[in-house]
Amino acid sequence: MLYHATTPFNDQKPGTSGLRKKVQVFQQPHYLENFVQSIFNTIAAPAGATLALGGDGRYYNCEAIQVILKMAAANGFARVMVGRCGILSTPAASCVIRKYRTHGGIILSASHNPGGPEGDFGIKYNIANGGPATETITEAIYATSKTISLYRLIEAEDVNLAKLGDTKLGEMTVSVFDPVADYADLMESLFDFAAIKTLLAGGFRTLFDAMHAVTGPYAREILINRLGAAPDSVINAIPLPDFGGGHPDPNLTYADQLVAALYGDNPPDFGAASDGDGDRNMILGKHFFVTPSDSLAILAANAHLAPGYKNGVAGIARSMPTSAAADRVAAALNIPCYETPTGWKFFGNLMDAGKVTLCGEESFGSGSNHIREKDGLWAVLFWLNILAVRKQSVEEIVYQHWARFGRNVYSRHDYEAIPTGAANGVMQHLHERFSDLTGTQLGSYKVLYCDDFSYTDPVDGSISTGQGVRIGFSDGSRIVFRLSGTGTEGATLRIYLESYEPDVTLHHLDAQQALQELIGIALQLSELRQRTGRLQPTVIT
Ligand code: VG1
Ligand code: CO
Repeated sequence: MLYHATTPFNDQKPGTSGLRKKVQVFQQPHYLENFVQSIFNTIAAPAGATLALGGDGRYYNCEAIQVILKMAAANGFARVMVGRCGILSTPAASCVIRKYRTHGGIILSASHNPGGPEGDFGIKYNIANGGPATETITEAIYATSKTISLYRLIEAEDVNLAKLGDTKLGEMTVSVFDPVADYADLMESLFDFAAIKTLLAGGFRTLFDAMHAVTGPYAREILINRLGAAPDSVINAIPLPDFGGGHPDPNLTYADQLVAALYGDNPPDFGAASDGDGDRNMILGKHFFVTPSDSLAILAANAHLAPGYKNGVAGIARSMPTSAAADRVAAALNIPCYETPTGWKFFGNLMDAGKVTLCGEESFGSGSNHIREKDGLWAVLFWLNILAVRKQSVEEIVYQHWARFGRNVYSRHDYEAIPTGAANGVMQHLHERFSDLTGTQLGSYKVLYCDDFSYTDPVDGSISTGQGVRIGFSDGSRIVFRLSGTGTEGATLRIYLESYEPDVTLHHLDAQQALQELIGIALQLSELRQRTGRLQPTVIT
């Protein structure tokens, strides 16, 4: 049977990065099919089109791939390129879409959200430039999902995803390919592998934590096979459907095994971790944590040290809540710095237009125009390349950066899974305060502006509103409040805190200590404790 009757679900609205729901929601009859058909109806791929397909290996990955393959065949795709065993990291998917000029790609992932039968599943569509579908497209997919009445799927045997090579599924070709090779080759073309090899051979010790998620096979091939890192320097390297019961989010809370090693006795010189789908990164030195906002700024300031960026950087873009550390580097390099809403989909147009080379988010994401996604291992290799050339420690590099540019002290406080009503109440309350806050003195801070961030894309003119409440102070400090668009339980409220410290004698201060007064102001202004009953954040990064 080719045509299957269905009725719409009303909750298939993609968030910051695709559609994310509990696995049980995706397992409802027709739920996955409805959303995939909505994608296919929206993109209207021409005859002969190729699709890239794969995921982060989480629970339900392979079942979903078999369904999507049969739907692609019924919808007239000529070919689907699927990663062996259904594995394809988000950055590798972006690489493959671009290299083989596919019409687009479907990536099965809920990124840093936990997996397993009780965990989350997700699906995102990437367009021909290799990047996440723009908001215009995701809104159209959502609109289609609300009126859908049939989907197409052929009856066929499941495809053997473990065997490399081409097979036929109806009229369509399924090409099972090695998900690592093209990506590893791309990395080798950007960074000085010889210099990194020499660094590692000289006793410099690294530790990479793949968190039982998708980057394990990539890290093994690149770090161990191609760069000669010690075999035990990549941990938790086998992708597991439930990520070993963990939360594949590379931060100081969830990457606890890596953090224990880097903050323990005789630590490695460099530590890093990536998330479920391989697009995030955390960078650590000996007893030292590099904030993602600082990491972006440091990569930009040192980009010329990596062969792929030897001619410099055309521009930088950062998401609004990300600290202004990158802005200071852009000013020094005399290049533009763009401020976009949260989510990688807003960077694609800027990169396609040649306006920016490097992009980053405070949420452990950085990347460049080599692909159109953020890229975890790319950031790790970029750091190793810089360390190999500068021959200093991670900590020395960061302190020297602060001495030159000043330090944008930064932290994010997340309040997860709070009742949606209470979270909306906090945001509503903040909106109501806009008119009387400007110009007021709060402790040692004077409010310069408060608004709800909206963005006009300089390339296609599209407008995105309601992207987060910003309260800016006269000394450049900032508090930002935003509701997450990736959670699957209640609402997650994020508070982003930033202050600028030019005084080099204060650069060693702990961020929570340095931001103490701002944290108090944020809690008082938002009435968060009274409205949610939460006295402490769930996660601090
Ligand atoms: C979060 C981050 C955002 C990131 C997004 C997807 O979104 O804050 O910066 O782009 O996750 O990352 P939100 O709406 O929950 O704040 V990933 O690694 O999930 O693809
Ligand atoms: Co991710």
